[in-house]
Amino acid sequence: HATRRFIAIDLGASSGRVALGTLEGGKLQVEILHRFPNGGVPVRGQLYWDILGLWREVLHGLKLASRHGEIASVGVNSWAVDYGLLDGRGDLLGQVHHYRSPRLSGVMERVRAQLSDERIYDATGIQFLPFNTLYQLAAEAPEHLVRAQTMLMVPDLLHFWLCGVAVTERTNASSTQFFNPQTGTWAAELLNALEIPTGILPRIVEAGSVLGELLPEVSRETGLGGVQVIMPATHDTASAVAAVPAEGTGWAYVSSGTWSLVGIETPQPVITPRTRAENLTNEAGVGVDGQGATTRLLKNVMGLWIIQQCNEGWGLEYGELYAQAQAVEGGPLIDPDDARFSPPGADMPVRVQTYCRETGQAVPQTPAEITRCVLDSLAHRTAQILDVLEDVSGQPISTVHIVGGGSQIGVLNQLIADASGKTVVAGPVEATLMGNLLIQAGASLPEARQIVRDSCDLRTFLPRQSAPHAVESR
Ligand code: ADP
Ligand code: LRH
Repeated sequence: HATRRFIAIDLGASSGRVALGTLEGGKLQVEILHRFPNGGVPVRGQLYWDILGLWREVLHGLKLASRHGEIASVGVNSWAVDYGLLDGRGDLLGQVHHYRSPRLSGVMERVRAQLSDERIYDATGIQFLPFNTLYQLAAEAPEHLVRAQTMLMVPDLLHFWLCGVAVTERTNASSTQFFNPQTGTWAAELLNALEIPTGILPRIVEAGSVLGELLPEVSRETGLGGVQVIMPATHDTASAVAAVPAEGTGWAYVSSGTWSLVGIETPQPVITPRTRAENLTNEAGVGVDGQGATTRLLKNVMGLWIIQQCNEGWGLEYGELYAQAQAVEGGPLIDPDDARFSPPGADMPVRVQTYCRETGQAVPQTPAEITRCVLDSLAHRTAQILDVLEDVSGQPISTVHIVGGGSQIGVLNQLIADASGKTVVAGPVEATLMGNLLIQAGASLPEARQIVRDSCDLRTFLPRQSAPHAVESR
């Protein structure tokens, strides 16, 4: 086997990284060359992404990569739903809004009332979340929509800056809630009904598509020459799911980071009154051996966001915080998906405490106790969703693969095993990078998963019978 090298850029809501992947002898080695923080920037009561700051970090990472010899290609993935609007000259119109920006308050409710849940869900199969791109476009300033020529999702915007090609990729297109997974095309009728111009929608391409070479100005800036830009699954969760080290059937995944995405892979979308009532999402997954797309049937859980926001104030090292949380007694539970936990804010610990007080439970006091409460609650919620997924699909789940930054949290892995009664396999931490790299390398889904299994150390957590939630949540 020849050695091949690729660069993956993974922009998460809490941090970004530029990594070099080396594929040799059926193993993928990942070296993170550059890591940088990410988060919302509050301005005049709204929340934005610092997209130019992220671009500067990307350029810096590429510069570091240029010292590593011959590189075949580069690809970008990021969190879903957010986008930039371009004018006729290709310039960014305004800022890139953060999906947690207060501008979206009440918009989803208005659009749902206008179009009806059945119409939206039947066309898209996507979970109703207040920040889906559908509602963001409905909240756009009309003068921007009039001037806009193209809407590009965040990874597509960076690809456009890297190689000048303005297209979108199917997995992230599906996160907008105006993509039809049955037809593989934009659900333009939903936008028409809201008088949003559909001429701004770019062409949809498949993960693995070659976009073209880096632009000369990017090569000059970074020292990287002769490098192709290849679409990974640009939705981070889709790249992560492509790198879940699973085999056979009977498995689920949790992509655990800022969000916790709890789901299964299905050969087709599952769009039924039941999945609508359960508010399950049918995001597009990558294809199997050119045999068409898989579906990520999953549900968003608030995830480690709550702890991230608490820790902005505490300033503790994560490994230390989670070790302390493991040592304290659990007890109170919150509903992590309660809307009060969604906005950023230094009062996040107080919100957790208030929830516990309102529901007549013991009130956690210390960072360790608050963290423990959130972890117990995430485990509990994960187990509930796994039950729903088993029920909806009729397929029993025996193993839960946890990937992403949260897979490092041993106590959470164990709590999920206990609450669900299922075997948990944790790792890899950098599943998103691995999926991104392997899609660029042209690996099929089974090949990618085999390579991940052969390249990573995984940890197994068996359910403990005596665990407090084991009986209750099954
Ligand atoms: P995202 O892609 O959404 O930005 P990540 O997948 O990078 O998120 O995961 C970030 C999370 O990983 C953090 O919120 C934290 O809870 C967890 N984490 C980070 N470092 C550690 C560590 N050393 N030990 C345990 N957990 C960690
Ligand atoms: C995870 C993620 C998730 C989306 C959310 C906006 O990073 O992409 O899949 O729902 O961000």
